[in-house]
This record gives sequence, structure tokens and C-alpha cells, in this order.
Amino acid sequence: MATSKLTLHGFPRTPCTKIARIVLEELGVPYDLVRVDFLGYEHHSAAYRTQQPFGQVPYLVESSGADGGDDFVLFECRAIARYAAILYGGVEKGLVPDPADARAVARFEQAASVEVTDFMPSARTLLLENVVKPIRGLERDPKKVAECETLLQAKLDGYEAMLSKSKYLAGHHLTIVDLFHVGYGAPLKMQGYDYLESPRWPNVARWWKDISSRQSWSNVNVSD
Ligand SMILES: N[C@@H](CCC(=O)N[C@@H](CS)C(=O)NCC(=O)O)C(=O)O
Repeated sequence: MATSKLTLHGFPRTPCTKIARIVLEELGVPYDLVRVDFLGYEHHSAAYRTQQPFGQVPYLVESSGADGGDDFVLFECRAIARYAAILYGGVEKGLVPDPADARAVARFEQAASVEVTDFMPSARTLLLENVVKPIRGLERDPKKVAECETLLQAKLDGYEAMLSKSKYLAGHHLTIVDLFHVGYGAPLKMQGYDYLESPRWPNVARWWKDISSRQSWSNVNVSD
């Protein structure tokens, strides 16, 4: 397995591509990045959808044979991250739990669920409303923005409670779930929200400073 070649097809500036990449970088696993023509809507083409049926970035190809016959294709950025972590030393580094440790797995899954259900939806909607819609010449929905601002702040109360008990979301060790947050967390600041650095949630601010100052994040935090 270690001799197989990983190719990530994505668009570097999108949060989901960044989520997959930050974990690959944290693992130190070599991979090629194929830049999808996102602005030209390549991801909506029929050919692209044969690999990613929802027409979204990113997807991963793991090639182990010269003829491509054994290629393993995987989409969903968090699934890509988990797969790479399991294959490339993530258990040894503590980035994913040891499958034999049921409680560690449970804590990890709890944190993973929190990210995808409590954090990402409002952070993603804010990004779409405040940044993506204006770029596309569409009108923002101020009511939706206000609702998401209120919701996200309420969710950060929950994060503060979790992070006042443990250094990271799944316990006292960094996991890939902490890293997942930079995808939609980092764009909040450029929208003018200081939520992740605010003294209102001191443990969130401490945690955010930790994860957002990692080299793996610097490596993928591009705006092109
Ligand atoms: N659930 C997918 C979502 C991927 C996703 O939403 N990608 C966005 C960029 S971050 C995208 O391709 N959007 C284009 C579109 O939906 O048309 C994942 O986690 O990989």
C-alpha cells in the first residue's frame, strides 16, 4: 500500500479541498494535486461526475497498478482524510483513534459529528452568503445571514464547554477532526467575524490558535 500513488483532484481555494489536503500534509504523505477547472465548471461535467457523482471537489485516486486497473477512487473530503490517516500512520500519530479502543473511537466520532452537524452548516452558509453569492453576482439573504450568525454563536457555547474539559475536541490529543474545522473556520475572519479568536470563548480561541498555526495549514492556506 505504501508504494501506491495518491492524486487529489480539487480546487485549492475551496474549503473541502483544504480539509482533505491539511490532513495529507499533517501526515506527510506525498500526493499529486490535479487542479480541477472549478471556475469553468469542469466539476459539473458528465466525465467528472463518473468520479464524483455530486459534481463537487475533491476526490482522491489511489493508483497501485501501472495500467490504472486497480485505481481506488474516493470522494467526500472527510472520508479521504480518514482513509489517508488510517493508511499512512495516523493511528500511530494519534490523529485517528486505535480501532480497538472503543472509547477513543466513540469520542472521535462524537467530535466528528459535532463538526459536521453543529459547526459546518452555519459556517458554510455564511461563506456562501457573504462571499460566494457576491462573487457570482447574486444577492445575499440578510435574514439567513443573521440566523446563521446567531446559530453559530450558540454552537460556540457548546464548543467552549467541550474545550474547557479537554485540549482538543476528541480528547487531549490533536485529531483530524480538529483539523477539519479550518476549512470553514478560517474564512470567518475575512468575513469580519472574530468568533474563533474572541475572549467570549477563551478555550475556543486557545484551540483555534493551536490548530490554525500548524505548518500543515500554512501549506494549504492558499487563495488561488
Ligand atoms: N460533502 C462533500 C462536499 C464537497 C463540496 O461541497 N465541495 C464544494 C467546494 S468546498 C463544491 O465542489 N461546490 C461546487 C458545487 O457544489 O457545485 C465533501 O465533503 O467533499
